[in-house]
Amino acid sequence: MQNKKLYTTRPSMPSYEEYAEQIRRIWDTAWLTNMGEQHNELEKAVAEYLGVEKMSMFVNGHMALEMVLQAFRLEGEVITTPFTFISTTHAIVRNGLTPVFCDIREEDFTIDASKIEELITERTTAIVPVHVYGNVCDIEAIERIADKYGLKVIYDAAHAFGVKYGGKGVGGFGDAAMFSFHATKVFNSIEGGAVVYHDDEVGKTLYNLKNFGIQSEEVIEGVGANAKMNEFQAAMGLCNLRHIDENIAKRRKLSEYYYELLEGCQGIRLQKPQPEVESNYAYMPALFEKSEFGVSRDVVYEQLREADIFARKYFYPLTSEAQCYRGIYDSSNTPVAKKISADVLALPLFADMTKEDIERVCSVIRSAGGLDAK
Ligand code: T4K
Repeated sequence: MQNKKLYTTRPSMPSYEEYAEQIRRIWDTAWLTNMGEQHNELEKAVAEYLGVEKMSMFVNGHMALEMVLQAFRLEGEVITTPFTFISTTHAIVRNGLTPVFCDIREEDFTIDASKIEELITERTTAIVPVHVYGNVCDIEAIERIADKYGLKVIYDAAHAFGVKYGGKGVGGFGDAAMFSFHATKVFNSIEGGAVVYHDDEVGKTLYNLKNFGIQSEEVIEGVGANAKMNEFQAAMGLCNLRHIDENIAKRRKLSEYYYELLEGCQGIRLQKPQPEVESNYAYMPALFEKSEFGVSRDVVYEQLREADIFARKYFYPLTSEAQCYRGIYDSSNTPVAKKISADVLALPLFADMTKEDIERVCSVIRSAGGLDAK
């Protein structure tokens, strides 16, 4: 019998009927895009869900990040981490800024704030930390440094939809935060993204950037591009938002089952829950330490593939090692990130997975490391 293919993630989707009902209004109004009624409804509903006041939605997370960096009119160097999706680094570079890579913390893979100050120069204007896998950065330490040196803090919160720190939505921290609503995320609008901001001037600039600078029919206030979310995306978002808590609860249960089956296995390290953090269970990263586990991450990856399980090496290579940046940045300056990137595998995790799926994944992993024989 053929195995069911298991991917690292699967989009959460409403029923076909629920989406069909939601998009019926688009036929009634013949309004497909350009800040339509579903767009506006979703923007309001998501801001409320995230517990933030000011939010601007975009066609995708990457454009949201590029445009918020642009909105702050940054120059020079930006301190960030290489342990992230390539989008973070590209957004910095495409704004004409120089990324300066800071190492990450072993325990949660976020930027190591104790190493930021030594990277600050006269050219530094901002910090772009990443709440990677939905893990919350050391927000207080980052804020202290930013205040001391007069730097902007723009969080890449692509993975952190619904995550709370100290009871507060993570979007509320820093000068701005970007969320991704991509199909592969905890919350999706097919593609989509948003920027949470605090300063109305930034909000106005973001609007101009995503809508050609158009303020009204005859007033073109700024030089902008097109990065608007359309009504079909917004309709998917409105449907998915109805089920978000239920989906996060399912992810939580599934994550706990992974812990039950893998925690304490020799050579496998799972991330620890963070204090004061309400997680969204976005990813299930596991580290495979070859000297203890017996085989490398790459061997586990291959054996899973042979069993039709498509785990992903998020995030390998480091963005600083991507082919397009090779020879420009030196990844030996971020040894922790380099090591984690070599050992990590994002195991399948999505709301509609079953416990049997997890048992299948863990059984291949155990057999790869010869755990049952040990
Ligand atoms: N910052 C960070 C830290 C990010 O992680 C991301 C995106 C961004 C910024 C930018 O946000 P967006 O502009 O994307 O909104 C995927 C996602 O496309 C990307 O959104 C995400 N991060 C990244 C971590 O993962 P790929 O290139 O790995 O995607 P792909 O096509 O290989 O899909 C991964 C798996 O998901 C597949 O094996 C199967 C499953 N899948 C995928 C799609 C698209 C489905 O089951 N259905 C689908 O429709 O980047």
